[in-house]
Amino acid sequence: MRKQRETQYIHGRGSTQAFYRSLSMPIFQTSTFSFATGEEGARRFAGEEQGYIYSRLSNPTVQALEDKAAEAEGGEKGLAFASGMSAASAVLTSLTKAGDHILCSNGIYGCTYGLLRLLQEKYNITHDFSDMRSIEEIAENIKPNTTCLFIETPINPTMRVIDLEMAAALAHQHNITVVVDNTFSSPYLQQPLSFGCDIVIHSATKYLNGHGDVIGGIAVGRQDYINELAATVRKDMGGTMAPFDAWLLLRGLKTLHVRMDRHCYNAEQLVKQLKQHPHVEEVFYPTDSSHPDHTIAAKQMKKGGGVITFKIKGHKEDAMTMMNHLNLVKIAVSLGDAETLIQHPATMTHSTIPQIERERMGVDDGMVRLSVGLEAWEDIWNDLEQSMDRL
Ligand code: LCS
Repeated sequence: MRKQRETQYIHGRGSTQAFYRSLSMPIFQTSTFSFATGEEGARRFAGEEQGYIYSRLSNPTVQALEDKAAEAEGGEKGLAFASGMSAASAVLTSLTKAGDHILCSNGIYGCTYGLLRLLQEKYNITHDFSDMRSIEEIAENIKPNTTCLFIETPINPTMRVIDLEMAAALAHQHNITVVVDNTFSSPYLQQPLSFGCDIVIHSATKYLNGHGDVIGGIAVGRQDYINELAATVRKDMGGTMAPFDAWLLLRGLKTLHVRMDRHCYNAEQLVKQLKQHPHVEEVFYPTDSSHPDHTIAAKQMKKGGGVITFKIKGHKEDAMTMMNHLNLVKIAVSLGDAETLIQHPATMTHSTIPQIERERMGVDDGMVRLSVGLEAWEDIWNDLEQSMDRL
């Protein structure tokens, strides 16, 4: 019988006891693996025999994580990278060649925007952004040379939500591969492959790890695609995850469901408080009834997640003042950690996006993004409230 996802995170693929019945996966801190004979080495290089060769290509600890992440996403195979950006760049370069076109959600993480610019300027792989609110809105932006739909949902930091089932159905009519950056939801809250999307990527730095001590990335998809990605882009461009980071991620993943439930609960309580505060102009949280996409969020997400974006009344300076008076909540980029973190997207995570583009994506200067941690929500609220009282 297929295990429930909570059980999979703890016992699933990747939690092997093959090594002396060790409960935790050993860390294979080795760069290379010796061959019994020259012929054995030659067979492994020729792909005629399974086995490890060199840790840029594969490593047992990293592979255990790849198996576990693939299972968590309901995919056939996973591949781990040194960062979320190396996962995104590997997937996008594998799906495109010079002259191709990427259609992207209107809103993405700042460095993913930078990657799209780089691909355009250096390799003539062009892109457009679309709100993707309807089939028509996606269809009108698809070109004959579109090979990839790249979707972030919920979008960092605007929290807009895109209907994955709708996007995948339309893309497949045009033979277009759908890539979803599932960082904000984690597979516990949303499984894009189950809606027909083709490839999921993660900044594993965030919820998958959950403890603010790893930079990592994951891609999950069909076995033939991931095998090709491993044998080409990741092998030759590098960006492989280190064994110790994979081990930390294996440890973090075991508690994903417990952490996510608490992140979501805390976020739901804080949304209620923030909506009533006189210094808060608007709150953006996917499953809240005031959110324009809440019905899509309810359809494809188990809960709303641990990130809340809100607009402080006034100007950028007021958002800064509010952040500067926080004590418990730390001013830091990243998200998905035990500690509650706050940042100002316009001058931090999304600062490299030109202002005009940022505004088109809905990233306002008054917005702050709160990554709700695992503390008692009342303590987080008390800190936010006292800092807003200074305005
Ligand atoms: N995708 C999303 C949605 C992200 O939020 C990030 C990082 C990445 C990809 C890249 O992952 P990395 O290479 O950092 O592991 N987002 C960050 C953020 O919002 N604050 O700091 C980093």
